[in-house]
Amino acid sequence: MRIRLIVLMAALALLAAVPVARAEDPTDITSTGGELVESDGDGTFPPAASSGGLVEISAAQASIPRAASIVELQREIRLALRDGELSPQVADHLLDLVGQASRAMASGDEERTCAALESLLETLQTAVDLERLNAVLGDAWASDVAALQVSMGCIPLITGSVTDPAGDATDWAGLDPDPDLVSATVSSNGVDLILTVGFAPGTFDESTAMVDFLLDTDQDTATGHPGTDAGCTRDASVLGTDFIVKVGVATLPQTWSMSGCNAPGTSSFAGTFAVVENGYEATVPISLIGADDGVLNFKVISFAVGTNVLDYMPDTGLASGVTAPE
Ligand SMILES: [Ca+2]
Ligand SMILES: [Ca+2]
Ligand SMILES: [Ca+2]
Repeated sequence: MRIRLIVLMAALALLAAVPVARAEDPTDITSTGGELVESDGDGTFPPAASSGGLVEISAAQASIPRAASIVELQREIRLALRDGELSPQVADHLLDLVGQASRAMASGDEERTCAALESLLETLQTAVDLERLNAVLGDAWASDVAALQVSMGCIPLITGSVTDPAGDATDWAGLDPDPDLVSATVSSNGVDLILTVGFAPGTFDESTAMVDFLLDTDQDTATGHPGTDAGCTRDASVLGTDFIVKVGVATLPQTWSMSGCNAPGTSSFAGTFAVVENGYEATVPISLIGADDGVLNFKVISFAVGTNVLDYMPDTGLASGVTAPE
């Protein structure tokens, strides 16, 4: 939990530092046919956040306690009670639900385990008393329980992957190496969207490489931003990008809603970010992509601050990636 709090505080610091209102002004957008850009010329759209306050966490840290044992959750609830973050009534209720789940898991009764986890998750997501705590935790406990539901086989992971050849990234003058996309996966456990991207070995510089996950959540090319770049024509018949999740060192995961050609709506920095071998791993709450069912079409583009799009995955003209229950 300490890690999450640090990340959250960093995100809040970023929010305070970034002129979000300016970024959301649609008149500030121009189309170059390359990377979606801002007319004030910083070369990226939506604009990258300041790198100040960035917290990098390792892959190992990022996975704790995403698939946490129920015991860890129990411990966190007790700590929250001790620290006065939870009232005794709410803490008791949660500990009771956690105890039920724990006993069901120990008994090996799959049906009872899944029912207990479901009611625990529902309480974490809906109890009014937890609203304040969730605001602090970023619904991290709900994320943990959702991960448990997947690992216990209660719900399927909804997932899809895409690949792209190595060696096809645009050689951009003044940038070396050029981030060459080779793989990406988008998954949903019903609470979080989990995004991973991999670059060809030797082409990944975590200080410059950025990606946009272009998500067509309603799988309708007629809604959202048409296609995969600011020209609004490339792959417009393949992808209607309803949400963009930007991932890279210059930004924590930053999720934008898109209502049309170069027309951003709301944005949020919520989520987690980690540098892994030859790539990134990030999570964003499903609530930021319209509480989508997780079944979606997607493509991924790479770039650096100030460049056009350097690689498209899958290549232009190819079908988009699609997620489905595992
Ligand atoms: Ca590539
Ligand atoms: Ca769409
Ligand atoms: Ca969907």
